[in-house]
Amino acid sequence: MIPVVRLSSAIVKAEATAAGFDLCGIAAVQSHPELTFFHEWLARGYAGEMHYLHRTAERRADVRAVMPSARSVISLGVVYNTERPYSNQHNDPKRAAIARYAWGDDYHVVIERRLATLLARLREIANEQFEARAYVDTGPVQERVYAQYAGLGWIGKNTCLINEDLGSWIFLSEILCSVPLEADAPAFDQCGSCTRCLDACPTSALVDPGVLDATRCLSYLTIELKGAIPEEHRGSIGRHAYGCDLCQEVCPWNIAPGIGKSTEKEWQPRPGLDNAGLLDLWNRSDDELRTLLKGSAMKRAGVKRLRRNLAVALGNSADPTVAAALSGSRAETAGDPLVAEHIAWAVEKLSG
Ligand code: B12
Ligand code: SF4
Ligand code: SF4
Repeated sequence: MIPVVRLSSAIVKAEATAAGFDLCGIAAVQSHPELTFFHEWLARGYAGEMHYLHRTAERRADVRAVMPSARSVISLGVVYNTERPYSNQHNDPKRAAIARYAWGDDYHVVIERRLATLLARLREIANEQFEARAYVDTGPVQERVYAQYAGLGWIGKNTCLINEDLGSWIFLSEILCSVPLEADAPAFDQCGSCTRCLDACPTSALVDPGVLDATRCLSYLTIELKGAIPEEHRGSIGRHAYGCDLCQEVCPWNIAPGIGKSTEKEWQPRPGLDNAGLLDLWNRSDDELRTLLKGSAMKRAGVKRLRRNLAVALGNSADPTVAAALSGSRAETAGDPLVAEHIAWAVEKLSG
């Protein structure tokens, strides 16, 4: 008779390491009180145009609405930090600031592959039947809440999940699983009296400790927002061309000498995105930009929105010589009414 091998937390954790995850913990499926805050957050209008968050709100309130048999959430973390300097360590207004999560390969693709490997391996080892669903980022799951309960780290005042050894440059993903695995102890808050992230945010998007008004966040404004960037925030965008890392760069847990760094080639910046000149990016054709973004998380915003952001950043560069390149661009996206309006704003700012 073949002995029954049951899935255990120890097996899951060992296999997660083998599949390329830096962190793995287990959270029980429960009505965690933090999950209820999401509805209030939506009601305050903080989600802006991210309509998918409203559409999936009911499912996000409890993973059992996604998978009724779910009993455990296997929460996983992958460090994406590299040796590259932080954006606040070099302040050349002519260079594009690109969020470090986005400059390498698309994490959805890379981590989805690791999740599939892990799940296949767990099914191979455990000869009991179980139901499971794996998600990275795009699933209707409040990833940080489960990660905190799984002991991966605490949710900081900048709203990011921080691991006490590795810092917060961590991608989260999870496997909902029907097996009631032994849960880990939740991580506890170690922000203390620090407020560095709140003080560093250029748009005061962190309206309270741990509460982000996404409509003010540079990450939302440069990636998620499809229309015009509100004029009141254009100056604060500075040289940010895609996303923002400021509230993590100032965090003491990300400055600590032992902070997690990855040498995996997936997370290293692509050559054209490594400390790239704003004008160099601007002068590329739409096709060249498309090729540059292919396979990276940056393709989410597409070439048109990237050009919109570049126009704003060049407008903030205080270099009047770039005005000619801005208004003289023959790229198709530069002629789009949305981008054209941002070019006009930038040219006016540079002339004044
Ligand atoms: C929408 C979204 C955004 C939005 C909104 C971000 C936000 N802070 O809410 C925007 C576009 C602005 C954004 C930006 C970024 N994002 Co984002 N984003 C998401 C997404 C898809 C959903 C997050 C969400 O639901 N937000 C709404 C808030 C209310 O929910 P929550 O974040 O889960 O917060 C819960 C708890 O914090 C708790 N809570 C928090 N504060 C308080 C306070 C009180 C009083 C109470 C009661 C409860 C409570 O309640 C909430 C749940 O109800 C997640 C993936 C996922 N499915 O979870 C990635 C995710 C959060 N993003 C991620 C990343 C990497 C980023 C950026 C760093 C990218 C960049 N460099 O530009 C920035 C960081 C900006 C920041 N300071 O958060 C990572 C974060 C990893 C980590 N270590 O934390 C995630 C987890 C994606 C992933 N799979 O790795 N993101
Ligand atoms: S990502 Fe940038 S804009 Fe958004 S909350 Fe952090 S510092 Fe503010
Ligand atoms: S900067 Fe300070 S307050 Fe903000 S998340 Fe880090 S430790 Fe917490």
